[in-house]
Amino acid sequence: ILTTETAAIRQRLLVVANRLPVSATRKGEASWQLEMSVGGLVSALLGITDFDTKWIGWAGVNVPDEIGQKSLTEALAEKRCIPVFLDEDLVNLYYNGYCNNILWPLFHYLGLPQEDRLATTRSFQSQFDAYKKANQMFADVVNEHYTERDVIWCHDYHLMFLPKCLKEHNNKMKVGWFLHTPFPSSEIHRTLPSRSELLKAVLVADLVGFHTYDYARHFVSACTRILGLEGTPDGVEDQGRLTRVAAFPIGIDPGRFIRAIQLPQIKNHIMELKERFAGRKVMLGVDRLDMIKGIPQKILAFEKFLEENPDWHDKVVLLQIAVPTRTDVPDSLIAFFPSLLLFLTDQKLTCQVHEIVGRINGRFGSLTTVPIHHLDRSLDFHGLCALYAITDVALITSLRDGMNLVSYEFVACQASKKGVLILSEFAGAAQSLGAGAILVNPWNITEVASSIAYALNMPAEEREKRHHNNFMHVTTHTSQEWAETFVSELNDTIVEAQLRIRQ
Ligand code: ADQ
Repeated sequence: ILTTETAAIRQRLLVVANRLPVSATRKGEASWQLEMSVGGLVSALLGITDFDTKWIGWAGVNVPDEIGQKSLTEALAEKRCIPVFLDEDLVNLYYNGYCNNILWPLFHYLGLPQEDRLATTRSFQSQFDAYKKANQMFADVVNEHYTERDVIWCHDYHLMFLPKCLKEHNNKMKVGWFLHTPFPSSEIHRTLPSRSELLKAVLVADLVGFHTYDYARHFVSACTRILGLEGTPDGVEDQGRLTRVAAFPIGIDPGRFIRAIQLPQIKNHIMELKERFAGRKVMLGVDRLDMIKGIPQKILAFEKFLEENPDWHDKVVLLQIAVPTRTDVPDSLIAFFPSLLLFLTDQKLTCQVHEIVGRINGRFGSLTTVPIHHLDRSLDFHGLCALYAITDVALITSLRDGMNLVSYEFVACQASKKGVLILSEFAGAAQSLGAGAILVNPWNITEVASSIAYALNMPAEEREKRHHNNFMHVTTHTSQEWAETFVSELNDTIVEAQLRIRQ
C-alpha cells in the first residue's frame, strides 16, 4: 500500500545530518551569509531530486541570541534547511569530543585515545552524555516538523542515538540510518565503552545502511557478539523484531561533472592549465585535510618514486589540494582533554605535510619547477572539474575511507583523457572501482611508488580499458539511484513489518 502511495506523490524526505549543506556566517544582528559546505555527504545528496527534501542540521555557528536564531531560521528556510542550535560547550563535547575524537578515529581503525585512565573515564562520560543530549536536540527539531507519511533519513556517526530518540517519541515514524564511514570489525567496536548503548540505539531504526557489504557484516557481527542477538541474512533480530541491515553504495551525480567540463569557461580554464603544465604529466590528490586520507603517506610514496626514477624528474608534477575542515578545536578543549593531542589536529597535520613537501621540493626542485604543488584550501566546483580533466594519474591513498567520492568525480571528468586511478584498497570505492583502478596498500610506500611508475607508463589501450570499466560504474551507480534505493527499501521494510505483525 505504501509503495503505491509513494509512487503517486513526491514523498517528503527529512534528511537529518550533523551539518546542513550550507555554512552560515553572521554579517549583522539579523543578516547572514550562506555558503555551500564541502564534503562527501553534501556532494551525494545534491544529486537527489525525486523527493520533496528538507534538511535538518547544525549550521556550524554558535547563535546564542533569539534575534540571531530567528533570522537564521528564516534565511535557511529559503534553502529548505531547518537549523538545530547547539551551544559552544555542547559542540565541544559532542562534536569535537565524542564524534571527532572518539568515534571518527575508532571507526577508521585508529583506536581510542590513550590518555591517563582517570581522565579517560571522566572526559569520556561527559562527552558521551553530551552526544546523547545533542542527539535528543536533533530529535526535538525533527518532532516539531514531522508530518505523518514523512520518511526520516538519519545520517552518519554523529547521530547514532537519533533513531532511538525519534521512535521513543513516535513509534510510527519511518526511520532509516546510514553510516558514511566504515563500520569497523566487531573486535574494534567492542573496545568502545558505550558499545552496547550505541548499537541498541541504531537498531531501533527500521533500516540500517552502509556503503559496503563488509561494513554491514561487521555491524551484524557486533550485534551478535556484543548484544547476543541473532544475525539473519536480512539483518538483526531481537525478540521477533527485525532491523533490516544492508549495503547501499553511494555514488555521485555524474551528469553534473560531465556537463561542467563542456562549458566554454571550463574549457578555457582546461587549456590554461594544460599550457601551465605542458611537458609534464599531472598527478592529482584532492582530500579533506584529515588523518584518514593518508596525505603524508602519499607524499612520501611520491618522494620514493622520484628517488627511484630520476628520468621522471621535471616530467611529472603532483598537485595536492587539501581543504582543512575541522580547524575549530580550541586550545581550552585540548587543555581539558589531553587525549586530543594524541591525534594530530588539522593544524599539526598541515605542518607535517608542509614540512615533507618543503623537503621534497628542496630536494628535487629546480629554479624553475617544483615537483609538488600543495594547496591548503577548497577549490570551487569549476576549478575542481578542470583539474580532474587535465589529470593523468589520480592518487587516492586513504588509510580508511567509507567510500571516497573524489575517485568517482575524477572518473566522471576523464572522458577524453582516460587517466589512471590509483586507489587505496581501504577505501570503500575499491570494491566498486577495483576492476579499473590500480589498488594499493597506502601503508606500503614502496608499492605505491611502483604503482605510480606503472600508471605513468601505462599503454593507452590498458588505460582506456580501465577507464571504461570505471566510467560505466560511475555513470550507472549514481547518488540519485542510491537515495531512491534506500528510501524505497525503507518503505518496503515497513510494509513487510506491518504484514508480519498482522500474520
Ligand atoms: P569525505 O570524507 O568528505 O566524506 P569524500 O567522499 O572523498 O570524503 O568526499 C569529499 C568531497 O569534498 C568531494 O565531493 C570533493 O569534491 C570535495 N572536496 C574535497 N576536497 C576538496 C577541495 N580541496 N576543494 C573542493 N572540494 C573538495 C565522507 C566519508 C567518505 C564518503 C562520503 C560520502 O568519509 O568515505 O565517501 O562521506 O558518503
